[in-house]
Amino acid sequence: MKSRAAQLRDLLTGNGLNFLMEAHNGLSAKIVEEAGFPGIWASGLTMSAALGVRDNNEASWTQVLETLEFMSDATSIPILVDGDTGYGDFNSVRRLVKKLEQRGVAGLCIEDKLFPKTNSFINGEAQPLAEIAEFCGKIKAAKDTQQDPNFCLVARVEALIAGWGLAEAMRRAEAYRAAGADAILMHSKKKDAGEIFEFARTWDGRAPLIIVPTMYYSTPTQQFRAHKISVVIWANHLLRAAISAMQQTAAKVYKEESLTNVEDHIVPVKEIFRLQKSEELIAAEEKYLQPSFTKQPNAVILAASRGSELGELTQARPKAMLPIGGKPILARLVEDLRSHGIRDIAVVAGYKPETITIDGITLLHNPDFEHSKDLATLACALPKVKDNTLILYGDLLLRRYIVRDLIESDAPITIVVDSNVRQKITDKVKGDYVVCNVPDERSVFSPDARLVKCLNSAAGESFRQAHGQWIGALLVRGPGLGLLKESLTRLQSRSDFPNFSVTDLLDDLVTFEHPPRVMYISGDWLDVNNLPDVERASTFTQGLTYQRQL
Ligand code: SPV
Ligand code: MG
Repeated sequence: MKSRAAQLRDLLTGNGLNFLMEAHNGLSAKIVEEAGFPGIWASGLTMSAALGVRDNNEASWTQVLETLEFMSDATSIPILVDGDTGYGDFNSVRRLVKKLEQRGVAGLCIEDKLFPKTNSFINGEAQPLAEIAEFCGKIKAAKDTQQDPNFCLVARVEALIAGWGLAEAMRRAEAYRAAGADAILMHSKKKDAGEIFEFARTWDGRAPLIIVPTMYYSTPTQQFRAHKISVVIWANHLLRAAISAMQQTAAKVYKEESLTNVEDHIVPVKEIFRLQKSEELIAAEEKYLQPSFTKQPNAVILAASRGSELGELTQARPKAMLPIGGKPILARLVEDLRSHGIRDIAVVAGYKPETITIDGITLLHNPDFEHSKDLATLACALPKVKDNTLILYGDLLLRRYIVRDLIESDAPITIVVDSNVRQKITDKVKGDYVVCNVPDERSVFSPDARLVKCLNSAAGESFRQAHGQWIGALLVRGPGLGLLKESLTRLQSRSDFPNFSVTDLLDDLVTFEHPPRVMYISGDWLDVNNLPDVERASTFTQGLTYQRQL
């Protein structure tokens, strides 16, 4: 791949006519490249205008340099920068060339006016021109400074703009060529290309000739070719196009106080992301970010049930929205999840869904919540169950380490089991009691505990054999998604599906080669099922010692 400076040199010296299109920042530079142009004109007029200042060196040269750096980074085609007069004397030019090369700018155009300059189309005749010798000194200084032999120095002649005539223009162009300029830019503000063509004929290809037909734009391009012009610069048209679009859009939105009539006429937001190469960053995050930052699971919270044991307290809201210490249980849970970087949180509502007013969550609905149990509620969130998904009951209060540790698990399915209740379990109080392959040994090196079964009192199973209680939290990872879907499909095909709880799903999952992994905890959580639970929950959320009752 040729360097950008070499590409610019080819554009100047190659046969035929080439085109540079104006850009004024990273975004417009990228648009120029995508349109297919082989090079960019970093226009002084449009860079300054885009910064909101005049084309009178009001932007400092380092501010211009900064703009160029963004343009250079956003593109791979050569940039010819409009360096005005070089921002000072020969020494300023030397430093400018050094800095431009460092930023990958392929060439510099300087004009034979005096600093601070003004735009050629503003009272051009009144503008003093530089002494030829002094300007030649700048050209030589630039050529002696450049490190890359292909870096191009373009000398711009303002004699026609200033009304000094063709002979003066010729004299200057020849002096600048002799001083080492790689190309001559002959500028004109006439409405026709007559004086430019006259110059081109006399010049006769002594050095590449660049023109800027902003004023004589109606000249057929074929005539530029016929006069052996090397490069045409379309000098300000992207900014002008942007200004029309911005003015129209701003006026319309202001007048209509609405976006409705504008939206279909502007690019979608995702076009901005495409131009910014957002995809590339997402891929890079996968590659470079610490797993714990990128691989945060999404969460599905089951919050459909009213919790009728709570009586009046849940008349107006589902129990997940019951305030504990002034804040709903669900809001606390969402806050906890967010503290672990979990952002994608879906809540499946059922009873009084309109009361679930928590910002930033996705609200789903189990319309049949009155006639089904929580597995049906989970099924309503199936599209949200992915290969790294945390599934939680909506009435859970947990110490934060529980989620922290759970989402570190790499097993296909992991469930959290509280072993602390083990001694207290009786057959009288219902709960999601489970039998595991090993009890909680509470050692640092916990064995690979697996779920054996969920106990079902209706089937006559005694809770006394339980190793603990499933708290209503599980993590699905990688192949766990396939297993979960397979189990769920199996259960969904049964007519008694509405009666199933998530524990029925867990029970089905034990039939696979690798039953769910058990992460034992010892207390530090609560679910809220009755009035005494509400009291305890308040104590719990204040960080006080509480007594979990069965
Ligand atoms: C620019 O684009 O800033 C130029 C060309 O210098 S002109 O505005 O025509 O002078
Ligand atoms: Mg300019």
